[in-house]
Amino acid sequence: MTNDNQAARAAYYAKIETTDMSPLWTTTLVQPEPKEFVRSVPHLWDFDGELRDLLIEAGGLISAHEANRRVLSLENPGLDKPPRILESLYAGLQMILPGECAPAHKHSPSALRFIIQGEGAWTAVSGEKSYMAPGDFIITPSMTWHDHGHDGEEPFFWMDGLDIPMVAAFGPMFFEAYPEDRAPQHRPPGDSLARYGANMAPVGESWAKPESPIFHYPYDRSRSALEDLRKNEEWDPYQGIKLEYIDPTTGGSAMPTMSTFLQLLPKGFKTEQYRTTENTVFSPVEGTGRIIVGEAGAAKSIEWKPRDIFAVPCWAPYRLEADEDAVLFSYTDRTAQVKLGLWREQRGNA
Ligand code: 1HN
Repeated sequence: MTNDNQAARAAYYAKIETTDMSPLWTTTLVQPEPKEFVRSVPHLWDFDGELRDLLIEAGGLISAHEANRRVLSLENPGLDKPPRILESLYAGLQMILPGECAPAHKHSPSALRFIIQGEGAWTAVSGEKSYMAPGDFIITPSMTWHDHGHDGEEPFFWMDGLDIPMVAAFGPMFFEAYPEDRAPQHRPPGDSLARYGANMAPVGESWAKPESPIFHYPYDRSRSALEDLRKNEEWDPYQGIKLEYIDPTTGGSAMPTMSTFLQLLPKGFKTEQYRTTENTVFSPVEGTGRIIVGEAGAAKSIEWKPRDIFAVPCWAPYRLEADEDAVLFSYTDRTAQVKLGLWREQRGNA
């Protein structure tokens, strides 16, 4: 290359800097593997050791009503603001105190709740009220009115999982507050589970929404399904026994953008190495163990226990080990990736 050419190129780059364009050949927009592209890191948030106390402290400073939602957002140390737990997923920890009101609103991001601790709190979704218990999985679909209350005695905690980063990537972000604290209730408690939760469906009623007509999946049902399946001894070497929460009208994921699972790992179980393009957030309900996560040579071991929350980025190889019988809830962006033709997994090192 002549000096002339070099000078000409430099002049060209200086000129292009002043425009709304850039030369593709000086950038690497597309990378060979997620590991060179994904910024989030594997990370754990300790509920009993830190999160719980920080939420209780917030409870002395601001009411649920004033805060609208008293939530601590979980920020992945590898990502910049706005807060995200992984590239495509938001996670927060919410606390509501006895007698409080988290006022009614709706928004375009879809939300899930996974109940961490407490007794006596309820949520109302699309006009149906439901009391929540630890281990329950609850859906708040896009643009449905929802508010929360608490008739019990002690602080009540749950994890909020939202698809905010996916909505943000496309742009259609909408939020609306209901004019009153409480949205009207027009269906009796238990209505949606009675309609669609008994392996039956109401004759003459059709359901065409993109989310499951069931919005509350109680822990006792899911947990006993896992316990019954244990008898088959059909342990998947990569995930133990793992069930997905589904929309009974389609057999697909319960929510259109996020997939949700409950899995059982028996005492002493060690999974084989696995990776998936899914961004995954785990919350153990029972048992203790560890996750060994990261590329060979740079893998780290993270100990987990009930109520912790830990995040595994896209394509990070991992293994799970259970010291006791363990039950883990997880939510991921799998169904969105599948719909977009992006999802992959790798079992073992092949
Ligand atoms: C939200 O509306 C709730 O309704 C919880 O309880 C967490 C995090 C970000 C944005 C909206 C709720 C949220 C949220």
